[in-house]
Amino acid sequence: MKKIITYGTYDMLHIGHINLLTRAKARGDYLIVGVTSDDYDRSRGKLNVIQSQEERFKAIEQLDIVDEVILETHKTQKQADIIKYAVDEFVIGDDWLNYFDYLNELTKVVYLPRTKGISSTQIRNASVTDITFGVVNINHDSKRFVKELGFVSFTHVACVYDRDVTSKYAELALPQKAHKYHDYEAFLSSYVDAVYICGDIVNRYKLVKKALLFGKHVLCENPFSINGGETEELFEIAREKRLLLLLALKTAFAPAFNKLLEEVRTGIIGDVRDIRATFTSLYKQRGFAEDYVKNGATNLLMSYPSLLINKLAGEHTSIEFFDQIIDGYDVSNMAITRHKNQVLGMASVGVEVKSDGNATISGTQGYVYIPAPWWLTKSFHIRFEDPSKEVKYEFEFAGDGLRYMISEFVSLIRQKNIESSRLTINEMIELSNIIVTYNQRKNR
Ligand code: C2G
Repeated sequence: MKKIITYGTYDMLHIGHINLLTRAKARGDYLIVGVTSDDYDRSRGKLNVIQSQEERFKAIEQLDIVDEVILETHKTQKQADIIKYAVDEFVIGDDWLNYFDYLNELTKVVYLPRTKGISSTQIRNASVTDITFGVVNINHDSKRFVKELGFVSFTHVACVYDRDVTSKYAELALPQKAHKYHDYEAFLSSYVDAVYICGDIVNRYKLVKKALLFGKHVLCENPFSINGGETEELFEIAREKRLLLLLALKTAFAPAFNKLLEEVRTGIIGDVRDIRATFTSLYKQRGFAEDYVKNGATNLLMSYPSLLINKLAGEHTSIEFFDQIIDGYDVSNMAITRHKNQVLGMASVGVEVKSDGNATISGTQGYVYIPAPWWLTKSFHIRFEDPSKEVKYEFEFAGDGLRYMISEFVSLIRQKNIESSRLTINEMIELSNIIVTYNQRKNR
């Protein structure tokens, strides 16, 4: 039996794809199609894909000419698949001419002519409308957000809200047509699908709540609130109004971070025993205002290490904080958590102490090491007692990495999905609980 393999995104499946698959099948007896995962597409800079990986996968699965569909999750998978499935020919459109010649070592590589006059890009341009954003507050975060939004197709900033009448607008790279508001309700009454909220932690809860009540999807910097019950209330409103409410924790959406979770969950390092992660940033040296730093290390940073710990160990059963308070705020903190099956979490954060920002996940058979800055996950190492067995994974993490998160946010809105599998509502509530618990204990 002659086995053929081909790969693609297959967004908005069209006749060009079908022609390619039909000709590929005709070259053999058994056709395997690799459909790219959302994470892999995002990591290779494809930020304009409209359909989810599930929709794209299903569309290919339904074709009679296709015998087997697999998910393609990373760059070096093709080599592994060719060996695993004993593939006789690798077939791809000639827009990739010569690009895959390196696979000739393993199998025969065939480039077939593309069908002229049709492409996913063309269909998208003709049928997809922009998701419009309003930006709440002008600061370091929103500047970065606007810049990164520029990399995600079919989106734009329609307006900005800032309480102060200010010249700061010039600092945002805004489209000329973007309206500027100093009145929050007027801003929310304008035509936007979604708002991005950053700035002043104390007022965030009110800003998010009002935006939801005005029917807007919300992407909000971390945390939503530092008071008990408020985060849960926001999710209640979002659920009731069928709106997407997402925490802007970029790490959760980084392709390498998700690959890392997938690997650990296969059991490659055995049972996870403990997870240690550190995130420090000398914000004052980076030019952030004193008021911002006074929010404290826990409120500003704890959710990042807590995310990694929570993803792999689940919710905590007990928590202890070891903080250093100077001038009334925590310049550093370490949260030690216990989880089911004796698993331990150690999360260190600091705003006036600098340390190595790595993370380690220790298991009974080996460990995963993520070099600093682990929260901008670019690569990770899986290591064993025998050093020669080390495996290293490397991924793209372009710009500030917000584009992966924005891309997920926009895809979910298009799919009318109000929960991300990369950062679930329960996970966001658990992260918020840790911050609320700390603030309650600190103020006792
Ligand atoms: N194709 C075609 N004619 C078109 C459009 C696409 O023959 N008018 C082919 C492409 O050449 C490719 C396949 O259809 O072989 C899937 O195309 P895409 O969905 O654009 O996926 P692509 O980004 O090319 O994925 O690992 C992924 C692969 O490297 C390629």
